[in-house]
Amino acid sequence: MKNLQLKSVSAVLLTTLALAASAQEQKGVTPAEQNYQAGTSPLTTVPMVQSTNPKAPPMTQTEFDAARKIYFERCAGCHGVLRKGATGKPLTPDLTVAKGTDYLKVFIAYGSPAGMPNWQTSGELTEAQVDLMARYIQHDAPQPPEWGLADMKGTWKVMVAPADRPKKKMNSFNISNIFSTTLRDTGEVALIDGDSKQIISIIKTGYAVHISRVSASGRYLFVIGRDGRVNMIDLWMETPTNVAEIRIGLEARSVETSKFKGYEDKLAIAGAYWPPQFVIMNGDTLEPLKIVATRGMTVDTQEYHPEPRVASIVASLHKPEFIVNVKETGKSLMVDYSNMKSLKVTEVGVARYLHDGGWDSTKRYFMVAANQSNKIGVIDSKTDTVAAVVDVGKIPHPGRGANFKHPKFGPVWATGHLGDETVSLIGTDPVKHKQHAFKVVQTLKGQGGGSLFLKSHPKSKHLYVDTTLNPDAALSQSIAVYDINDLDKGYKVLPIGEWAGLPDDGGGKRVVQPEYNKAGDEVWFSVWSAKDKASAIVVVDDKTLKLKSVIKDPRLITPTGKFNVNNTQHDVY
Ligand code: DHE
Repeated sequence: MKNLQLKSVSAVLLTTLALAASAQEQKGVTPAEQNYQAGTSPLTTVPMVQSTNPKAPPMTQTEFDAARKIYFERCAGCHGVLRKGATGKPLTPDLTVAKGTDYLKVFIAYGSPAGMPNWQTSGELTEAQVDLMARYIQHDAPQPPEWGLADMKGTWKVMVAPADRPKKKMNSFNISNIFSTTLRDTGEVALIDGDSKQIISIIKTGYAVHISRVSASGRYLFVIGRDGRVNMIDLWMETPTNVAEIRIGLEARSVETSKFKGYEDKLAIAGAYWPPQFVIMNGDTLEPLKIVATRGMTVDTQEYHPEPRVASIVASLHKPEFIVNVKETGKSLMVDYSNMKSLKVTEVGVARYLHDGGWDSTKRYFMVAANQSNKIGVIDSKTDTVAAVVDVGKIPHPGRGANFKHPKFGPVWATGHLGDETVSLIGTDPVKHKQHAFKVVQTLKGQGGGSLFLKSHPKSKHLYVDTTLNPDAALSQSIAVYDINDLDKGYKVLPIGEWAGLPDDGGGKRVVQPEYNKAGDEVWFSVWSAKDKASAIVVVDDKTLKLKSVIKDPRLITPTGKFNVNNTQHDVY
């Protein structure tokens, strides 16, 4: 009987979904894009408070635990830890119980054009697992624990105290041209000498390590893992290594350090996905000083959101402030750290859901992607206001974006998109090019959707755009490069994946994140293969657009982001 019911619900839904799926293809949403945000959460193994809903279909403890594991591996990235909705729909029992198990099963199995992956038909979940998940989401969401000062202090280690650190640089490396390279799946960073292209050292960091940032002086490197572990590396040591470490939350993505005059290297800040909070730390020991929750009201409907995750964080150069961009509330918090006892936070409303972003060329305006709103918010760090909210293409994903001087429109900042093939160029000079300021002045046609990062450099005449998540291997393994003095000419394709000369082993070889060297005459690309397959870094000569070198090493496992010390320290992009 149950099966029959499911089949009839399925028939109706399947027709709807098939129609919707073709609309979806037209809109260019690919499974890769859908899965991008649905990565494994480190909360999978964290013990949680659990309650059951008597109106929901029963589950044994073993079933509940298995479903919870799947939820945090596959679903929490989009639907949120508490299932209150993030980039995916809310899945709380008040909504799901009324829909019923059969309806939910079909949705999970076949997906939806709004971005829900087709978990069963893609082979990622079995029919039994889909049934488990349909029942699980009708129960109350189990809540992971909070993570306060005592928890942080319990994980805080100073391996080398400031007094015991070198008084001057003890190595002969040109540290401003080192690339801190994320080795995503081994939880390490590789420090690569930008001059010799040799690996200096491999340093253990957090789980599924995410980004690196550099202190104002250029001496310290801060690395954050998805498990909220922050590592502080001293680049002055004979062999640069970890000098302090802390876990600031149970899941996190962002770290930054104070850069305003007089506060250089004084403070560090890290933002968590769970619990929804950020913490300001001592800049040379990582001692946690102040924790601030981001729970609160959304910018538009002004409803309470219980888990607004901290996305990008950047240090202002105009004031002693950090700009903390909060995803689910769609607000940027201007956090004045000049008086840590009376912390002042100015809340600037932008749009949901804030993600990544970077400075304009003057470093006054922070350009932040509100990715599901298809907008770029322009935050004025001098006045702590929103200068503009600009409509761009579908799901903007700039990384830190790219700045260059457009021959016709003056200084522009560029973003690529996950959801379409365009690159939007936004005018950023409200003084000499007022009529173009904070407007899309030109839209370039790129290779395809699935773009994650793009980059230029003040000394370069090129703009490089990746298409890492495009389902077509020819696109995900190559780069489009534009001549910024002749954008109408279109782009040239660089076959980076092919240049890597890796074996054809089915590893994926996705080309990701262009990053310039300090001089701005080389561009580095990661050729990101599976964990058990060979990866590489390909270096291109920026003048000739020819292959310059390929860095291969068995220790280069799943390289993704690369952070050139000078360019990260001075926000050159
Ligand atoms: Fe990232 C930056 C979050 C998946 C590589 N990533 C960021 C930032 C955030 C973020 C909030 C901005 C930090 C800042 O500036 O302070 N990333 C997320 C996710 O939530 C998401 C979508 C899913 C997840 O499970 O983590 C995600 N990111 C990825 C990847 O799959 C990438 C491609 C490979 C990897 O290493 O995990 C990836 N993200 C990066 C990189 C940056 C980044 C390289 C920094 C770009 C820069 O130039 O600064």
